[in-house]
Amino acid sequence: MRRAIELAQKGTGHTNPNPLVGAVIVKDGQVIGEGFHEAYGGLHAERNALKSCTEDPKGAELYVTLEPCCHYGKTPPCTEAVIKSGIRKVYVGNVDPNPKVAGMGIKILREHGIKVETGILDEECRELNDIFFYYITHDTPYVALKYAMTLDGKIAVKTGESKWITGGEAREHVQFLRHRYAAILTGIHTVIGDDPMLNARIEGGNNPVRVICDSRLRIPISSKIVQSAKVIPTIIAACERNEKAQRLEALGCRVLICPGKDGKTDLLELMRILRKEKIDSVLVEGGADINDSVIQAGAVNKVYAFIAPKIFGGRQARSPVEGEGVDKISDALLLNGPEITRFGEDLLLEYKVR
Ligand code: AOF
Ligand code: ZN
Repeated sequence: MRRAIELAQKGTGHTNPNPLVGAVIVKDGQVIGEGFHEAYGGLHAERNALKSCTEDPKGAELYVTLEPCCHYGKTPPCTEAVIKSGIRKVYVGNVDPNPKVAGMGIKILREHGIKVETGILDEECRELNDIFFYYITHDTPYVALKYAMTLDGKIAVKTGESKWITGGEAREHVQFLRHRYAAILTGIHTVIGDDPMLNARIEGGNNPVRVICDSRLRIPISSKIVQSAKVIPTIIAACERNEKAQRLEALGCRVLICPGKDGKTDLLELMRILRKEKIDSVLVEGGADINDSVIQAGAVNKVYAFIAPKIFGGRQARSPVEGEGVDKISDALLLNGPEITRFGEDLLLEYKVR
């Protein structure tokens, strides 16, 4: 199963909104086939593993990180392929939370005389698919907040300069996160201030859909985002249409109207729209205000906090989350973690929202 997990990870960033799945086929104590879900719409892990078998899988055992599917989707049910292959036993990591499967795959295998054991490395398999497990059971995507700050909790110096807080290795990892997540969300202030591209600059990287919260459509036509919108899908979320909407659309942007309170866009409504379009995950790379807004909307599932060994000081220097803040400690947003990784001189702390 550990090998199956390793294989599954190779699909990272390519399978959204489908899960990461790995499979290993063992006969007489020897691995005779391996496979993983390589890309969205492609063969499922089980079929790839069966296809790769170096000998007849009849009587073999299958290790698969997620319950085999039993529905006709983009591919026929994997249960059919497993039954036909003559595999005699299946070890499953997680039961599939997809309502179309949800235990039915296991039931069908058992009805065909195949032994099934579940919960093998359950936790580790689940870790792989935090995004999928959330997405398939909710009407909003899995949302992660990412920011880089100094040891004294600043995301810029008092003049606003923020390039760069962290070093090259940490920033490289951010490119990987952009590849992993289906969309990236930021606010108009970041676009005006930094003129970012918000793409995934790694080899073979998949660019996230760029989503800009821009209630009054202030985004500069000359910005890199607008100028590249014909190549990288770009959504501008605004409170109402104005004469600029058409110009943006002519340049390839999609203008979405989702008005909320206080002249801001309704983030939850925006998330619901994204979810309907099969966007399973959103990485928020914004400033203090947008970070606060997504927290206030109750939309955050995960936090990636990079910490650089620097101290800026300064009352005017901004911190990762501003807004009104809570009145009492007992009102704090609580997190589980951290998982700690070191990137050069910087630390990455990963937390899940409780
Ligand atoms: C995958 N890859 O290896 C496994 C999946 O859209 P479809 O037809 O490809 O079906 C996707 C569903 O199949 C997915 O939501 C999950 O419930 C199940 N298993 N999916 O993409 C795989 N084993
Ligand atoms: Zn399947």
